[in-house]
Amino acid sequence: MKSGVIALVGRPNTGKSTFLNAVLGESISIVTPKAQTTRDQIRGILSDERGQIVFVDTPGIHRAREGGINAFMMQEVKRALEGPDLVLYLVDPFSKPEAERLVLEVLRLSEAPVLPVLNKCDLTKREPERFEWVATYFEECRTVLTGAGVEVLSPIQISAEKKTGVPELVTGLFDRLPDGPPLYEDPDALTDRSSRFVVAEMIRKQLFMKLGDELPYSCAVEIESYREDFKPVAIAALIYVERESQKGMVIGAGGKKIKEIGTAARKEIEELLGERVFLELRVKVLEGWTSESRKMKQLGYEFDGKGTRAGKERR
Ligand SMILES: Nc1nc2c(ncn2[C@@H]2O[C@H](COP(=O)(O)OP(=O)(O)O)[C@@H](O)[C@H]2O)c(=O)[nH]1
Ligand SMILES: [Mg+2]
Repeated sequence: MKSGVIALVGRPNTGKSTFLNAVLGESISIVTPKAQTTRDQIRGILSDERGQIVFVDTPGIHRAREGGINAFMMQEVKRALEGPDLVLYLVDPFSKPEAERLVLEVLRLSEAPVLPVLNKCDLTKREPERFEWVATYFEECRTVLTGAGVEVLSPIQISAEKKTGVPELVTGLFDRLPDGPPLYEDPDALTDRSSRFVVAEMIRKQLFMKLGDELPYSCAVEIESYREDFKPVAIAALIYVERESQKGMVIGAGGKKIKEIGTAARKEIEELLGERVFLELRVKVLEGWTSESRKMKQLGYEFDGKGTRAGKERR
């Protein structure tokens, strides 16, 4: 049996979480049209007769000021590059070499081989000349990374959304991985994260879908209580914002907005859990939490190389 860990890295919005969900056939990592939705690393586990691949989804690589939530996200990317068997470097055809070079800076540190993957190839059929930069850039990528001692594999193209090339890629990945026992023994486990975490993420997804451009970046979700012994399952969650003025925006006139968010989130949670759910949402202000590490830690976004949301879940 094959066994190994594969990190998914790339700029924000390149389809890393979409790819993970496509491979697993189940939505465990949230996907939205907005950049920087994923904040923590999240592992997706693919087990079949060939063996087990653990995919590590990560936040998008971007420039981050020290100490804040964006720096936490970059820490999560760097942690994912510690020790995988292979790195999938996802590139969006509408990106630019200047933006991608930021990823090269991070990938230079990789000890594992890097496989460049052009995603969203369903969008490149028309105006192919527009995407000629990719081949040139992948050459640059090979030169730079090889120069830094990183092995680079031949680039491939996929569409994570349409699943084009995805089964073939997975077969290729199994072929490359070493023989070994599975990292996770439960053959039905899809992720290393608890259902509490995934539920909190689904609520966060709806904040991205239903709120204005900037507001979701000021939001965090904490599960206050999760009662599986109740029917329907009773979940109470707190949505944290960072300013008093944001509270009203999340709640909306007459509570309309938060109701909309709650209904959409509940439907997805019910689909995930396969049973009915009662979801209660409340909004609370944690002044300036995205830029204060003590408050971030309170919400599970912890700096120290180890403390992650998973760490918080165990406490
Ligand atoms: N057309 C197309 N859109 C995609 C594809 N993969 C992802 N997307 C879209 O790109 C956006 C960002 O995807 P997401 O998985 O959240 O990107 P991430 O930030 O890298 O995790 C979403 O709107 C996805 O639906 C693809 O193969 N084709
Ligand atoms: Mg993502």
